[in-house]
Amino acid sequence: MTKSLLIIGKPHSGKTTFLAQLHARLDVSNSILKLYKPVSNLNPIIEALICLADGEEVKATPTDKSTSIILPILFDEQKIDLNCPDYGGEQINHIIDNREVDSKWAEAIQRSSNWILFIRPSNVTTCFDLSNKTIKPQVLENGSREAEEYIISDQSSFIELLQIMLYSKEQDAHFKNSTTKLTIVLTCWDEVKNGETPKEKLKKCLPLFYNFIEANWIETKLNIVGLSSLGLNLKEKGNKEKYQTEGSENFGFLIKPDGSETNDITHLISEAI
Ligand SMILES: Nc1nc2c(ncn2[C@@H]2O[C@H](COP(=O)(O)OP(=O)(O)OP(=O)(O)O)[C@@H](O)[C@H]2O)c(=O)[nH]1
Ligand SMILES: [Mg+2]
Repeated sequence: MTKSLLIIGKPHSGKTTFLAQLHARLDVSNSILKLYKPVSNLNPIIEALICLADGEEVKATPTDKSTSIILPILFDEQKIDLNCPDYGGEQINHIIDNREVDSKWAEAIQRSSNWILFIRPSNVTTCFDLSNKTIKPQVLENGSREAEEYIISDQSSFIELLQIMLYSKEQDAHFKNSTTKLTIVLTCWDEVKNGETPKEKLKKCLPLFYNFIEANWIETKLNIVGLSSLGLNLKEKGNKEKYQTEGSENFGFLIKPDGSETNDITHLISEAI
């Protein structure tokens, strides 16, 4: 059986790092999911694997690059060939800015019933909020404010993105989505870890977006998890050496929807499919 996972994420959200760490973990069979045969083409993630084995950070994927890796996994005694795409995250910004999907994306959206949206909380910007601003006395005196450039907030952009995707999928907006499973993955969890569950974090960080997904997906088709594919910050002193001596596959963790932590990041896939 073939299944297509659609991993969706803006630039620097951790897509390529996750795929490389997922493969590294599957390769040593130290996980709930196993490979039933070796991956035939590692080209899409080979550079990332080399970087991580040396304790180096993965490089950004060029915008125009679109690849996918087929992971032949064994799950519940079933053989599933998982098709996982990797691409430059700028493609997602392009979809949001232009409010259109090209034929390649339209096909990928149609084909997949398992969407995994990567959001990196430490990169989420808050939108302009008048109640947080102190207006300078000179501005009040002059009675005018400089024209500020309008930028769509991060949470609005994620809502727009899902709306565009639902439209492409021809989802009837009168009903909650019960056919496409949506997993929201809060990435680089090591950067924001403070005892909150992923759901609490999402509610606090993107409240409107949270309301949107709750209103548009039935509960059983919606998952919110926290992921740290690296487990730590490779820029910090000593961590590079840890990776070199212990192997990248021994790092990374996942926070499940109930807040419990597991070192087996393959749970992300087993819960998303
Ligand atoms: N601290 C921390 N950093 C991470 C983690 N995962 C990825 N990063 C870093 O985040 C940056 C972006 O990761 P990528 O995997 O390249 O992100 P991407 O979504 O593929 O980005 P594009 O290719 O630009 O679309 C890199 O510097 C990674 O080292 C993590 O779990 N923790
Ligand atoms: Mg990438």
